[in-house]
Amino acid sequence: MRITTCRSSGSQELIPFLDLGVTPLADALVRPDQLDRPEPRFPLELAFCPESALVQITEDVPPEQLFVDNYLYFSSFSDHLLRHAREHATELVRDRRLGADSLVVEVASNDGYLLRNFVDVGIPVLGVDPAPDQAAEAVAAGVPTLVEFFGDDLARRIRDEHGLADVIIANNVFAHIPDINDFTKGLGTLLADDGIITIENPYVRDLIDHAEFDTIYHEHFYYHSCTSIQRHMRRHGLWLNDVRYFPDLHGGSLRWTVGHHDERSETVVRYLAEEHAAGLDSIDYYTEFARRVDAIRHDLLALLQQLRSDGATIAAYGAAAKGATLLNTVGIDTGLVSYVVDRNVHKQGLHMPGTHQPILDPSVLLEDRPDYVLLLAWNFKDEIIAQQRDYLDAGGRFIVPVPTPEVLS
Ligand code: JHZ
Repeated sequence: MRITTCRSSGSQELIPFLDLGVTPLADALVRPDQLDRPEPRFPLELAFCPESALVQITEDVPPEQLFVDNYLYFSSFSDHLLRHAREHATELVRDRRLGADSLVVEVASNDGYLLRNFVDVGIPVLGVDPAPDQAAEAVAAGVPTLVEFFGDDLARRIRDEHGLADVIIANNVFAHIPDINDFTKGLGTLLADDGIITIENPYVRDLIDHAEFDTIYHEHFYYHSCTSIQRHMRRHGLWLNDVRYFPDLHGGSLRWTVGHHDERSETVVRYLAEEHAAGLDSIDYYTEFARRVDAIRHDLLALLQQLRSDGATIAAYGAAAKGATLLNTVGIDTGLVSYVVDRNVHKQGLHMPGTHQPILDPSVLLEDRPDYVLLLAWNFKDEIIAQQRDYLDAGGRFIVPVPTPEVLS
């Protein structure tokens, strides 16, 4: 269903600025026995709301279809992400003086990759995640988890049963909720008066400036800035009090700290001023993005076609959701890239949505030695290159698709 009003402000002035056509769901990997069946496809279009300053997609796919039926994303397959989660937990324990009487709630707790760090030091936690397989792994690792979607109803139930939360963590989920107002209301309901909410999400400024168009898919309803977060929180009586930038996380992410009271740091004030000066709160910032995206799609396709016609073999690394967007919107079929490798064992044996490359174990790269590997999970470039030293030493080469298609030497 196409929306006509902003999901945050309710404004009817949504200005479309990028149309990526009609694509299958990026995490709906295909089983071998279903390759002949037509896959559901949905329009993928971005729009900007001047009132909320929020960039969002215009299509609403039901969340069950996105995060329960097809969801094979497990957070624990990146060492970088695990390290980042451990550091975050350690800092929270220290700075918030958390102990055996505290409560840490994580929304979208996935396989327990983050909350495990609190459990290890005896701090009570509660995870919330609607994806059943990920939640089962979390529970097996000692992280109590409610297998549900978060919203104000659930927040009340948690509050009544467990008390208010000292810390609520919402990492890589603030883009994923169609009813962002009910979700945010729930955060306010569950948060202790002196508690904090920390929210991490890719930064829309990096998306636009570094042309990370492949991070656009139906799971990502929103592409946030400090301005959009601040306006959204104010509508819910909450305050954006701090912000921190992680350039190496998912192509550039921000961590926002939110609370019940006005404790805005200098950094928040600076970010808001910089975003205004750069124009992120106006449609002009976004209008020429579509032209740059078209150029990348064209150049990448031309590069791959040239390499293939020169006789080179090409595989890809990372059955990531962003990989599905890239393959489908550029039009990279199995004739150009024959397979994808990924170390998530739950994805191996399946096929990429739409383009149908089989997903194999990364060890295949050393056996098969394709001439080139298209790095779909470019956000983990350093980690993957370090793991693939033997493939590179044997003469293999990586192609990075964004911000401009580049063969790494
Ligand atoms: P990855 C994810 O998007 C998930 P995706 C989610 N949609 C989100 O919001 C964004 O992040 C921010 C594999 N891999 O994380 C694991 C290896 O094989 O970039 C993954 O399948 N070897 C919630 O799906 C894929 O690559 C490795 O060494 O676009 C990476 O997917 C590493 C590090 C990863 O995300």
